[in-house]
Amino acid sequence: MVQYKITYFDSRGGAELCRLVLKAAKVDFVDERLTGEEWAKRKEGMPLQALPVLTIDGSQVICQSAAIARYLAKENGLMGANNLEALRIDEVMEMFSEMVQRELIKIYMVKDNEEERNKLVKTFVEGPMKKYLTFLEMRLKENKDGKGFLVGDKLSLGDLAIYDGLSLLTALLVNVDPFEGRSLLKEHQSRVGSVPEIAEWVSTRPKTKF
Ligand SMILES: N[C@@H](CCC(=O)N[C@@H](CS)C(=O)NCC(=O)O)C(=O)O
Repeated sequence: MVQYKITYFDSRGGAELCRLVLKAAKVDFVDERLTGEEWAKRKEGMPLQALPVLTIDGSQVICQSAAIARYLAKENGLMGANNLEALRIDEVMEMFSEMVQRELIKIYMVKDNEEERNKLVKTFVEGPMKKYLTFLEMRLKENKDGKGFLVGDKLSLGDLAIYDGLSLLTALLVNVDPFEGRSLLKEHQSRVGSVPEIAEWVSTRPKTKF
């Protein structure tokens, strides 16, 4: 059987979606978490001097979290039943990538400056966040009226991306509830969080802020 190791820092961050895919698929992996000191020693040896990386069978070391998540999803039947479902999963993945790169990174960078942080959060919540969450609800509603998963009738990488992305939003925004008035998203979050493998992982994984 193929051996996987996911190497990252001691946080959910850019590695958690990959971990969630493997957990949902009931595939064992080594969850390697580096300290700052360990990272300083190993950084130069990494393909793009960044984490996460996936090590396959102790030899192939692959970087870029979204590529890793998609590969693990394809290998484990979590990338939709056809190309159209895969497209819808990709669309949501790219939306989160855009939201992080355009918006959340700015808020994260000033996390220790309360005044600046509050200003950026207000702008984000009143504009872009509304747009992104409305889009997600629209997409969920398009499949089984929002009563199931993003595509088809089973969990996929798209659902895990929504779950992970909205968990990040909740952690980062502190006093803002992104689920307020958004019952479809709230129910979806709890549906994904209730998948036994996900519930088990979330209750036992190392507790970190992000
Ligand atoms: N596009 C890459 C981004 C990789 C990246 O920037 N990783 C950050 C952590 S999220 C990192 O390794 N930072 C430590 C450093 O650059 O020394 C991915 O999604 O994997």
